[in-house]
Amino acid sequence: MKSIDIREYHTPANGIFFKAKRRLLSERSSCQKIEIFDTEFFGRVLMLDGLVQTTIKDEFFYHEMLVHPALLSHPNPEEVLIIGGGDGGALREVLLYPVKRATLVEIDGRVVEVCKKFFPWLSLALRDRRVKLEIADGNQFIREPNRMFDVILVDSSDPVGPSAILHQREFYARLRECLKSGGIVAAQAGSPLYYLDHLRKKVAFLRRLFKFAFFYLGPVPTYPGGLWSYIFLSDKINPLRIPKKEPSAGLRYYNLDIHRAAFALPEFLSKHLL
Ligand code: AG3
Repeated sequence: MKSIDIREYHTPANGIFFKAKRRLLSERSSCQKIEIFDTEFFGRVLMLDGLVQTTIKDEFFYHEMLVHPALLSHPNPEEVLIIGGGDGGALREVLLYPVKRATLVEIDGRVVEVCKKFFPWLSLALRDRRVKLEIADGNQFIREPNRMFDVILVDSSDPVGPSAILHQREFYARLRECLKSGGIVAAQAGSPLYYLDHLRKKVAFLRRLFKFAFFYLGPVPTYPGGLWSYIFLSDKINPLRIPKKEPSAGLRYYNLDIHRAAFALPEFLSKHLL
């Protein structure tokens, strides 16, 4: 059988490629191009506008690191909001905690529908009775009155194109107003190698907005550069204080040693971000 070569360009001169056994879906939704492939090594892959979002083999690195540092640091996370993340991977991790409600706001209803079909092991989480799914623009959703959460997770795409707004100051300023006392925001913050300038600008405004604003790192083998960054924001909770609770059994990446280590920044980042 002939395999299909798929590529994501990280710059015009380099990127990542996969050999796919099958193309399962390729369509243009009202928001973006959605593609799903079965690849030889990474298994099923979801791409949006040509950017790898999730692969079965390495999604746990990303979803666990986006969710657990914040959820485990919060003493009692009852109301959780996820912006983006229509595949359900972050939601699955959130539901490991005794939350009262997890609201998922995804802009593209088609992403949710196709992931139900092609990524059931992620999107099964959507069936939990604690989940409220809203197909809406996250940036508008949070502008409405009385949006209050203990933890807000931003599972966006890159800081270019439709997701750009979810990386800007105004957005984070509003997220801060949507936090209950002691609340935490955790957001994916992109590739430190490719978006260093962007990270520098981000950290400058985030440190003015929040008492605690820390970058942390983890690997995601199929994302640009392989090394990924996240941001932890809170006015009350210091993530450098290691949580006293034990993480759920069965996680594949996150543990308390990883938590501690993830907030240590390499020289090329600490020099640029301070
Ligand atoms: N959200 C972050 C994807 C960023 C990937 N960027 C890229 N490949 N250039 C992932 C959504 C998974 N729930």
